[in-house]
Amino acid sequence: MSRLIIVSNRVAVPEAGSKAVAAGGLAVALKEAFTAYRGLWFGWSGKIAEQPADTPTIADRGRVRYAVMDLSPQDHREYYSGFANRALWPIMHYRLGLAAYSRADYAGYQRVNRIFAQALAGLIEPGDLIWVHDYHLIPLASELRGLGVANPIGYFHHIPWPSGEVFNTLPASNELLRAVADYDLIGLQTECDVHNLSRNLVDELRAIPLGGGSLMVDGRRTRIRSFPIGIDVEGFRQAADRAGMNRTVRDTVAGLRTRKLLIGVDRLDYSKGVPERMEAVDRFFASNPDQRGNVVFLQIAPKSRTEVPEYEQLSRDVNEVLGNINGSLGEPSWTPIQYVTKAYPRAVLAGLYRAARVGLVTPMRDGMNLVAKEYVAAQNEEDPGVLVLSKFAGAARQLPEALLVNPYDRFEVAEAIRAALYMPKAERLERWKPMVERLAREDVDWWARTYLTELEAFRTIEREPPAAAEAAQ
Ligand code: GDG
Repeated sequence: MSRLIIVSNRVAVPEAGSKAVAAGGLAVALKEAFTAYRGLWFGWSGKIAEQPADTPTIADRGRVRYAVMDLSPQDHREYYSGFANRALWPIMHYRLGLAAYSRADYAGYQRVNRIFAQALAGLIEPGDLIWVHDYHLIPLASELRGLGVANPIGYFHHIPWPSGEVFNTLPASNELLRAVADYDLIGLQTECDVHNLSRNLVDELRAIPLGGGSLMVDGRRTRIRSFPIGIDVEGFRQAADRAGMNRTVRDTVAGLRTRKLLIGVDRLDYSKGVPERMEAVDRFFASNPDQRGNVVFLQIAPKSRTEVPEYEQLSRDVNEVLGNINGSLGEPSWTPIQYVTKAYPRAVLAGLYRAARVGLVTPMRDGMNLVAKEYVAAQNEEDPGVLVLSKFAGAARQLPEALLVNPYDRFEVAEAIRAALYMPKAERLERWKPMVERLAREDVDWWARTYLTELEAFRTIEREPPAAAEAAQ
């Protein structure tokens, strides 16, 4: 049986002896893939060490071997908080005004990718497939090729790929384009992302389109395709079925009495449009005064990247908007917006999704957005709720029956909330059914299988040894 090597920025090594994979994220997405392959999972341990070792710490858990590296404080500051999260993240999400580029951060980003490639190269065997995840690791394939690695190397980009007009504002843009083109297979979430990247490679690097998503870039062939990531639909439905037993879910539902629930669940990130959504809810209560006291909006928003200044600012902005709305609209017996920054177990989320008449998923820009899919999967098949979804989320392409909105227009979002609350059951069912059927067909196993089948095709390609490796021999 051949081996699949997954590389991702953050790797959560399960406790020794535990059979459970971590809830959510890539771990769930790759569960099935790891039954078809022996697995090696490589990346950052999540730990910061003054003097990190240059070889990985290895742990074997069932069929998967984990190999993790610590980062130095400088690496963490420059590679992770700096270039990845203050330059690439905002630019990939079309937020030029929030981007903070520095040459030192970019040098740190390249350095960590080089260190990771050197540590990983020693673990690679002929026949391994290598699948790298996300924007932290764009240069990894170039580094591995430079070390003589000839295995198929694929990349999946979980966030949007913007148009050249936006991407090329990044000072390192052309180097990154060259680096991403070193992957055999580049997976993106949507056709729009595929178009943006392919077009930019043609415009900036004179890439030659070969048809079928393949391009010749600087004499090497790469393939760019969309693979919209899915969720474990059946798992979410079952979790929602069982969630009535859960204390937090029961207490929340009892506390609502006859009130209707709107729900939002997001990492606290400016791409998710949390303050803008609260303002739309405020607008809804302003235009529908009869609904005051009858509707509650619950926003769950676990904090993330708190060391990055733009996230601290966002947290202050949300607190201010929330305080103003609750202070001016609320009553001793009714708080319009309930806001919690704690993370809840997946089972609780599933139960709360089911209890909510409306799922509000209104990111300003999002690669896919799994919450939109989870909300749909968790609904009661006899009485489903309504999804209000940003047209700038990748998920909108697969969920056109949702109420699609422009999150920058709070009046439009407020009107969609009203339409969702008043929607008759027959229409709710008519919209929900095709969505859940599509999500069940294009679920997370389908996503991993489709990607890996395509990456397998690169096994047969004969590669020239790289100049650097030749010279070293
Ligand atoms: C990136 C892209 C793309 C949230 N709060 C809790 C919790 N969550 C879970 C959700 C969902 C996940 O986190 C968030 O996924 P998203 O897709 O919404 O967003 P990102 O984290 O930004 O992910 C995104 C994704 O990669 C996959 O490719 O869809 O576009 O930005 O699963 O349920 N989970 C638990 N407690 C919480 O309080 N357990």
